Order: sequence, then C-alpha cells, then structure tokens
Amino acid sequence: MSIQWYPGHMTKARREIAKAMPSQDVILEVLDARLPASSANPMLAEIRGGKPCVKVLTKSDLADPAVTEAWLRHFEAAAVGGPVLAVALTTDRPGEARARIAELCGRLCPRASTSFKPVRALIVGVPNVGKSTLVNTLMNRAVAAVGDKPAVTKAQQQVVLKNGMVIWDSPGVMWPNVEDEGASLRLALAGSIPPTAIDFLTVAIFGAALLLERYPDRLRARFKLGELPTTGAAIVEAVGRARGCLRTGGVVDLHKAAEILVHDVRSGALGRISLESPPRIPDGLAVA
Ligand SMILES: Nc1nc2c(ncn2[C@@H]2O[C@H](COP(=O)(O)OP(=O)(O)OP(=O)(O)O)[C@@H](O)[C@H]2O)c(=O)[nH]1
Ligand SMILES: [Mg+2]
Repeated sequence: MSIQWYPGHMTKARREIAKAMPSQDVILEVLDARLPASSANPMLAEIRGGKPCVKVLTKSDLADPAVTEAWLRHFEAAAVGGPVLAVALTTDRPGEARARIAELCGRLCPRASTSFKPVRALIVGVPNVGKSTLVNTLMNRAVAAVGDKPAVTKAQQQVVLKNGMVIWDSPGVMWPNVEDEGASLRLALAGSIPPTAIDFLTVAIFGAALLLERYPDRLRARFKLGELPTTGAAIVEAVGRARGCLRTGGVVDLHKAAEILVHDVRSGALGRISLESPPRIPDGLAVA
C-alpha cells in the first residue's frame, strides 16, 4: 500500500525550502521521537545536501524513554550527521530547549562568535511533528499557528529571536509517494497523515498489532481485555466490545473502535509508546 498525499502547498514548500537552503547556516530537522526513522523525509535530506543539521526529536514526553535513549545513542554513533537532542516542547521548561538549540546552532556555525551576521536556521520536517511549536518555544511566545492535525502551516514564515538568530518555519513536507508501508502506517498512527489519505481502520489494525508486539500489558490494562486476541483486527474488535461500540444486533462498530484506539495511542493514554526502535548496532561499529 503506497500513500499519495501531496497537496499543492507542499510542492511549493519543497521548492521554497530548496531555494532558501543555500543562505542557511544550520538546518533544524524535526523528527517525532516516537518514530525518528519513519518521520525522517529522505527528500529533505537530499535537498539539505551537506548543510550542518541538528536533529530535534520532539514529543519525547509521549515516547518510551528507554527507546528514545537508544535512538539518541544510535544517532550519536552515526558516522555522518550532526548533533541530536530529544525535547518535550509542550511540557519541558522552554528555556532549556532554547538554550540547548542556540548553543548547538552556534557550535555548527563557526562564524557565529566572530561575525555580526546573524545565524540563520531553517526548520524542516514532515507534517505535525511540532515545527511551529518549536518556533514558538524558541521565540518564547506564540507567533506561529500550531494544531493537532497535519498541514497546519501552509507557507514559510521568518522570525527573529532575541539573540539575533533568524529562524524559518516551513510547512510539513511529505514525500510524493510513500512506498514503505510500515513507515506510512506509523506516520498515520502518529498523526502526520490525515485520515482522508489512508484508511483509518487499517491504521488502527496496524496500531493494535504493534501494541500487541511491543506493549501487550498496556493494551490489556487499558481496555481490561484479560486474554489478548492474537491479531490486530481481533484487538480492534475487542476494544469496540469493551467500550460498548455496538450497532444493532450486537455488531461492533469497527470505525468507532478504531477511533478510540488511535486516539489513545496519540494522546498517551496507553502510556509512553515508541512505534519503532533503532536497528541493533554491533559493539564498536559506527553506522551511517
Ligand atoms: N505532547 C507533545 N505535543 C507536542 C509537542 N510538540 C508539539 N506538540 C503538539 O503537536 C501538534 C502539532 O504541532 P505543530 O507545531 O503545529 O506541528 P507542525 O510540525 O508545525 O505541523 P504542520 O505545520 O502541520 O506541518 C500540536 O498539537 C502541538 O501542541 C511535544 O513535544 N509534546
Ligand atoms: Mg507548522
């Protein structure tokens, strides 16, 4: 199953990102801490070329802390790639993220301490990962619109921080054709792809299977399921039954059950969940 969701503003955004790239000092690549590999758009990596880059793993408050730690180690061990940090933009003290990001950008831009020219940074990432929230955190006030759905930002916006740094927020950019089925389902489960572009029940069944594999106890406890069914589809049905989503004749309303399950995954009601783990790195080996 490939996802084709590429609204017009993304074509424009991609062009504008490519155009703005040469004048940037640093790229802030925003990734969702719950799925740092699947939310990395290879198209953006291509446009970025060799520009210094800070990976910002947002929503770490929703991700499994042990898995986020493993991702940080994974990225730090990479032979290529710049610094990486995990942040919880809506719960952490904003001053901390601001200071860490400013320090990293300064470190990556060698002329920062010797020139009066401001450091310029471009924020890029797939939809709904928290790019505009990061802009607001860096500015310490709400200057960019944020919303809990993909494609809120439709045009580039520039802001100037108190320390003189110039930051560009950009619209979330998906790739024109997401062929990796697992990645597209993880992106949809996390809320980066709208329900109009992918069958919601399929996303819920995928999510249920993922929970069964990674967090079965949470699933059992949240929906009081006792013996767990063995497939994603059967779990969605059991959730529907447990929550009384029944149609006449006692048939489970699978779409309602799917909504409950996906909502609980996204909101953290099932606890802190990571949708993927880094590949295991043999001791002493660096990865690209
Ligand atoms: N729990 C949690 N929620 C966050 C975090 N960062 C952002 N959010 C929420 O994620 C949603 C999307 O945030 P935005 O900043 O609009 O995301 P965006 O990447 O700019 O999205 P587009 O402009 O649509 O591409 C909002 O509901 C934010 O409140 C975080 O660190 N933790
Ligand atoms: Mg935005």
